[in-house]
Amino acid sequence: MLIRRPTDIPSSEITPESVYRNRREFMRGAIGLTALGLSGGVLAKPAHITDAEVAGAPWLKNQISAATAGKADSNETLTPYQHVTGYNNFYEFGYDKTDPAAHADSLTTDPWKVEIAGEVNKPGSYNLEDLLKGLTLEERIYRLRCVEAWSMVIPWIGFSLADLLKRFEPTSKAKYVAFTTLMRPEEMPAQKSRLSTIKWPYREGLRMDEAMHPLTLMAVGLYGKVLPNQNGAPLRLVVPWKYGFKSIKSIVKIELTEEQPYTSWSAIASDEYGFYANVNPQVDHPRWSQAQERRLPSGLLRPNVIPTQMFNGYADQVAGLYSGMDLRKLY
Ligand SMILES: Nc1nc2c(c(=O)[nH]1)N[C@H]1C(S)=C(S)[C@@H](COP(=O)(O)O)O[C@H]1N2
Ligand SMILES: [Mo]
Repeated sequence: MLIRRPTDIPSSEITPESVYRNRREFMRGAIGLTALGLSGGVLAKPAHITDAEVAGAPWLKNQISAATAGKADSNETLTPYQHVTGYNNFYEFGYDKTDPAAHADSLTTDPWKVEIAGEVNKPGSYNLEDLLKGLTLEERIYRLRCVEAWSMVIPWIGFSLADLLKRFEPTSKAKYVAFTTLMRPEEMPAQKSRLSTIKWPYREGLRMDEAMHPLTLMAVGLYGKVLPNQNGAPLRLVVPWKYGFKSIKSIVKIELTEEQPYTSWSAIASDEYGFYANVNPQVDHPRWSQAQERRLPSGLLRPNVIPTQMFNGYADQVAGLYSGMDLRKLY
């Protein structure tokens, strides 16, 4: 993401985004219901499956292959797997779009613990396996719109964040949810760099009503497979009506708070990246238009530029969350 230059870093150390850029139908089938402890019935399997081999814990692979197809939502062409997993923003592994795919293999994601903290009756540190126990995973096809004005259509596998949060019993003081990415410099090379613009670990947050919205997804897979590391394995947030930087990867902590939490990009350049970061074609980034986006794959001959939709096309479902708010001020 192109960011305003902090005064202590010479401009020669900062590469602008333009430079980075250069270089449903359901398949219905019976599954191993007894193995799942279920009886009878036929579940719908994810419609979009890749034959790619992805590392992951066996229990997670099993749970993902038992995912059900979600509600039919988008009939847009899916972004091919190679682009979804080869063109990424995951600054812990470098700032080039190809860095995450090249370097994220070093990340170990099993075992994985997530701390649930703050304004909940049942705080604690939980193994991912226990967090996912009993949850039925579903496939959801969402548009992902990066603030840099490119977008993809991705078939995620996951579950509603609301279903997770409810189990820990948020208190009446819980007004926001704060998320934190893993801090592990041995495996995330850019966390060692003193020149990083991000104060590690990467952090993001949502207002409670946004977090509880049924569209807000915790993803553990895509294209019918375990999440590749470069896409935020083993657990990442997906908020489809917000710019991609809200969708924080490789989450190790979820804290419910009374106050609006620290969020990495708004802390770096608050005049460019807001806390809300709702996709909005009418509010331009200070240095580029947000009216359009490049739908990947996009190239010189077929740039595939399309208009950006209000709330990334989810306005009918989420506009009500922001009624009465001035979205030019609270961008
Ligand atoms: N921890 C962490 N999460 C992150 C980022 C990051 O650099 N670090 N980049 C964000 C940005 S800018 C985008 S657009 C999406 C990209 O997700 P994808 O690579 O799965 O398409 O991840 C978001 N989550
Ligand atoms: Mo992004």
